[in-house]
Amino acid sequence: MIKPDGVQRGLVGRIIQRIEEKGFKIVAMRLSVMDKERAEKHYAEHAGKPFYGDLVEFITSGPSVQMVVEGKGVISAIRKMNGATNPAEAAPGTIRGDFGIETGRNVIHGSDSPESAAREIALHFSDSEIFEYKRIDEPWLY
Ligand code: RTP
Ligand code: MG
Repeated sequence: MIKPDGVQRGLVGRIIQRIEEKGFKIVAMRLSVMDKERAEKHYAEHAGKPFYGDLVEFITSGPSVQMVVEGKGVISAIRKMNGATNPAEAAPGTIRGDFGIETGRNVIHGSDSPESAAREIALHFSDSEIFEYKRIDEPWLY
């Protein structure tokens, strides 16, 4: 997910470009303002933590881009491409390292395990919004 700061700052194209250039396939995508209920479910693992209220408020504050991205090792690869949670500590070359400064404005979210990916995909997309297709470069990627 490209968070509201990434959208407001005009980083959507550059972030999607990184995902596509790597060879990953976008199989679902939407721009929407997440409502409070959905945001609370999305970040349910952090319920009760001191930053939870601010996090939900921020994530619902404007449009974000929700995506389903497919590819070999995609979950850990995207986490690496996103960089450390605190952009001040994220390595240059990562999305957070290149585009952010504050933990509360860290531009992008990535699912952290197959289980959370499955849960988050089901929360944000119906089956009919997720597409199967071949990228033209697939025989060269794999
Ligand atoms: P995300 O879930 O957004 O991809 O980020 P993450 O896995 O790298 O970090 P996580 O621990 O899941 O935290 C979720 C989001 O909550 C905000 N946060 N604030 N101490 C703090 O103030 C604090 N810790 C986390 C960040 O926006 C983080 O991305
Ligand atoms: Mg997380």
